Amino acid sequence: MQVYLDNNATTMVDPLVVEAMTPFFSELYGNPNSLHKFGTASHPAISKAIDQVYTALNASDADDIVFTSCATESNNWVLQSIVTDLVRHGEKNHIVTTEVEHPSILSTCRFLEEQGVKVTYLPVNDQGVVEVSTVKSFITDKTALVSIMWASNETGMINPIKEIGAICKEKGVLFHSDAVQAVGKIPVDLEDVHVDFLSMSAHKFHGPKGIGALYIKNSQKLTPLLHGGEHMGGRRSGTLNVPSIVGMGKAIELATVNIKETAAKIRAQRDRLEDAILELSDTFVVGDRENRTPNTILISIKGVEGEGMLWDLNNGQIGASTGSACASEDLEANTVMLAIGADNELAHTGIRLSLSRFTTDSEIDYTIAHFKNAVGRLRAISSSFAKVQPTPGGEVQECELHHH
Ligand code: C6P
Repeated sequence: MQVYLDNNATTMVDPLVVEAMTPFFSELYGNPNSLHKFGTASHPAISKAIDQVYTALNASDADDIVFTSCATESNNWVLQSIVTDLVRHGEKNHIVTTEVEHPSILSTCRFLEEQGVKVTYLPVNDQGVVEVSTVKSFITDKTALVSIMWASNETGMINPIKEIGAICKEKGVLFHSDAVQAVGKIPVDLEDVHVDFLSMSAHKFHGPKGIGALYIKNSQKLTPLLHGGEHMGGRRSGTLNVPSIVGMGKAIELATVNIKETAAKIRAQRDRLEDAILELSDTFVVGDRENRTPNTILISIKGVEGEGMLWDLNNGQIGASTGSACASEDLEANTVMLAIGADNELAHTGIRLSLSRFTTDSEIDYTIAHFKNAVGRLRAISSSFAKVQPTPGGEVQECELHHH
């Protein structure tokens, strides 16, 4: 059996999405900006996709949706506008964000700092959640933008976006939320929650990779990141990726149509897996279940390095991760675990398991069995090594192996 439990990194494209996209590769391939019928033939499908996206978000206007190449682009666009939209922001050059955002926010903030933008990185509590009072206390009259993720890709923990949105509105500060890990997993209702900008990526909800969107409330002016032709009303240039736009529309519709029922099924499987792992000694999960996306577990197994665990799971045909996929090639400690107060050793033990609506009960059974054995195996190996002792001269002596 093969089990894919890394759905926060990316998801399988739903076969119904592939079916919807297929005609737009070799049949309806015209450039939608061309005036001939090959070009205009795709217009209804593009309009439908925009409707599918804004309906899924309960947004009020189809014009508020702009397709991008991914959430990284959407995030860069909003943040970089602080420098480019000088007219709008005037003297305001301060961004409030959190320590646990995705690198597409954190690296962009660091880049903006080099250009004179001031950035405040808010701490999170021991649940990995930002406190509303903390956000409030760091907004100043120089704050142009607050950017806080809806749900964490690493822990699945959900921030109090409604309350933060209300504060930003009250203080007249623009509010952006990276909702990559929320859209398609939990209800995102833009009638209910005030956000000015919302980023999303289709491949996180069983759509294709390389297509995302930015919701822009009331189509407010945002200087383009990509300048060029009159695509998307001149807001985002580049020939429209029609198959992927169609795929994103279909995917968001499928992911949100029965979201509560689907989430309940995934949650039940996730909780069963979590309960089983927590039966092992010295294991703990980050964040309470109720305030977490229903598919995610970030679990720490004392004494078991995350990378070792991944390797063992991979040998058992189980795909998981130690955290964000884009940070998984280095062997550094999980930064979100450090941010919530874990020590360095513990922060090396995190394993992220993320389910999807395609996860089956038998896959969960298989994973529970393999996981328990893996922890036993890895703990036995680590306890059979004596600690490496530095000599008085500072050299490291050989490890001693104890056979049991
Ligand atoms: N997180 C993960 O393993 P792109 O790559 O542009 O489609 O999405 C970027 C992105 C932005 N925000 C959040 C909250 C995300 O989770 C991601 C993607 C993956 O956690 C890959 S690093």
